Amino acid sequence: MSSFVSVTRDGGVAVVNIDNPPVNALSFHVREPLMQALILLRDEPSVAAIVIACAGRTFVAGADITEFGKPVQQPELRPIIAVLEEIAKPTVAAIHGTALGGGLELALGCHFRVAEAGARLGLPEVKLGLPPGGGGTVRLPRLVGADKALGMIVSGTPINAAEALGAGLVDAVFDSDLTARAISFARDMAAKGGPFMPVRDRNDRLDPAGLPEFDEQAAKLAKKARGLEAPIACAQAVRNAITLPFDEALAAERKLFLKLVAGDQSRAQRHLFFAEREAAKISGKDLSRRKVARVGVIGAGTMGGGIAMAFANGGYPVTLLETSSEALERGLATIDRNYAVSVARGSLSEDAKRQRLGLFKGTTDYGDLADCDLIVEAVFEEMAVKKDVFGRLDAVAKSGAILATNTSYLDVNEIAASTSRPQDVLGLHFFSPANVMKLLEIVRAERTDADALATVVELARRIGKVPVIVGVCHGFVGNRMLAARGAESEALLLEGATPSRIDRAFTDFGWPMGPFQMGDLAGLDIGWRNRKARGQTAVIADALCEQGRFGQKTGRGFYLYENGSRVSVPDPDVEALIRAKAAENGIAPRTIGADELIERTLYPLVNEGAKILEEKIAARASDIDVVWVNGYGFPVGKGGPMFWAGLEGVDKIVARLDHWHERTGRQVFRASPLLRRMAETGSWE
Ligand code: T1G
Repeated sequence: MSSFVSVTRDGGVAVVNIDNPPVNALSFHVREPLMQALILLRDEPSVAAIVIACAGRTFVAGADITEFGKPVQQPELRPIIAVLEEIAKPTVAAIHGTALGGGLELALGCHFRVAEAGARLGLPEVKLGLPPGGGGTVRLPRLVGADKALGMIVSGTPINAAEALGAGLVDAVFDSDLTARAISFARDMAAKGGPFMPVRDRNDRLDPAGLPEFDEQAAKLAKKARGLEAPIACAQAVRNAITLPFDEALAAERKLFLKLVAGDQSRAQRHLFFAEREAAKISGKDLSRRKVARVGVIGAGTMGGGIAMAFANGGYPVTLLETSSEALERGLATIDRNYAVSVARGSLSEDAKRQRLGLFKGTTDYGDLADCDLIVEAVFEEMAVKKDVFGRLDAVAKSGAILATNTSYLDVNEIAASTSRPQDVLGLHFFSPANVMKLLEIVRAERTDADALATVVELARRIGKVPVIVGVCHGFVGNRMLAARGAESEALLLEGATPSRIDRAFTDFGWPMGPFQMGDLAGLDIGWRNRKARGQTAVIADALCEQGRFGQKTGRGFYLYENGSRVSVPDPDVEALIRAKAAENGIAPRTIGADELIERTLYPLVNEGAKILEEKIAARASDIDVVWVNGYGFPVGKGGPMFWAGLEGVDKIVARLDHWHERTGRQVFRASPLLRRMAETGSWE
């Protein structure tokens, strides 16, 4: 055998052990010995049954994604599954951890699947811009039915062992001793005697009469695809399982897979898969982690409450501090209400709600933060207020506690310098709603200790956040680039583009919403307050705010929101206001095409990203992509602004920036030296 695949015997049961850390991916160096082992065991008379198990923390978590885009090395997964299905003896997959993608497909090649209670099973290929490529779209429906399979494959969301048992995906669930229990399960099956039907031959769960409902479900899912090809391909592949003979459906799946794996969207989504993991890496040898048993949060408002929930959702006890008992009660009541909404929606059980609320301790006394290992402040966005809070924390927090500010813009170095322990100070920039949004910008100040950073990066992943380490500047990475993306918005309005025209160019690009819809959602008053604090103006947005049009929260902003609806309706009054302001500025309206709208918003976005790299505010271009996909809805099929720049053509971006810079003279179009270098070298380094 090999060090990656070994075979042990337990009486007549042969156990094939896969050991390919960290996640038992089906790399070539696993597939080859695995194929050899199965052929040997298939033909060996003394073997009455076969169990496939994995060492380490998980069953096979899929094909080796690093192999995609490279020449395929035989055997691929499909021939291995074909050998499995030739085996007349009972074959059993023993699943712990996660059986995902090719891992679940391998398990579907077995007659039986048994799982440990905490296991999760799924086909998440759609998140990589792919349909399953190892027969998952044709075998899964044969076990769980087409409708269930469609939901699992188009969402890519795994199910737990209990749900898998109920759906018919696994045949038994064990609380412990998985391999031993799998062996005795296999022995029992052998004793019962065959024939054992391979999944490919099971057709009882496929019901062509159910096609109309299936098509209806598939059409609804297609609406959410927002230009992504993989969800559509997944639905088509599952539909083929119902309408085509097995081998034809398998061939059709392969064709869809090969088309998408070579496409830009899958390349973009695979880029993001690795980018997210790279962003969580900190250079430095053997960094220690500080112990975090209890988290303190200062401020129980929208952000503070959301942050407190994010930690409680991750199982951390939280001490929530407010300045008064009334404010504290209000904050705790909001948190209770938020959990109640999740329970009503069915996404949280009553027990889980009780358990999470039990993690909260409210106080108005800073002394009660003394036992916290991490304290996050989410108080008013003003330097004086932040410094006062950090001064108090400096006096009460225990030695080694990490002191974090949730500021969106302010200078974290200045905040750190106001304490006696700058090495323990960093920024944790959550995005609202903090208990929902994945992105967490971790702001590394000049004197932040590496182990403090490593601690919060690990903590962030544990509470389900996507951490990106950023440096100190106004707006860090995300908000600084957001300002660049919006710098031309008013000019475009004054020159003749309406809010809905610009927003539509964005949604056609793949954004969930455009900048004006987003402004109305977040509240125009936030930007208004920031502009006033910095002595800046925005002709249109200021005029709307002066009329009290703050967006959805006031029923009117750039758009109208009738009777509390969240649907943005264009408002003739706003368009009249824009025309009037344009006339005051002597600007004659003209029709502006989508290309120009994209050039004057997204090219400055990329350019600002290049400046951020030059200033080392972000360590990698891929970190910037992670920020924008997880914090601002940049379309995953385009991989983030910096990856997309490569698809768009950096030389074209530079040429158009030069054009607009020459025409307008505005700084936002001055191409950064790194962007010019990237246009020549193809590298952001
Ligand atoms: N291939 C290669 N490397 C992988 C990998 C994979 N499938 N999965 C994880 N890694 C690396 C990852 O980059 C990281 O590396 C390390 O393992 C730990 O991962 C034919 C075509 C299993 C839930 O999409 O969801 O099968 O940074 O940090 O948080 O139809 O990894 O340490 O160098 O994520 O504990 C389908 C992807 C593939 C599952 C564990 N499978 N993986 O999470 O660890 S396509 C997937 C995950 C396919 C077939 C198709 C997660 C995890 P490094 P990690 P984790």
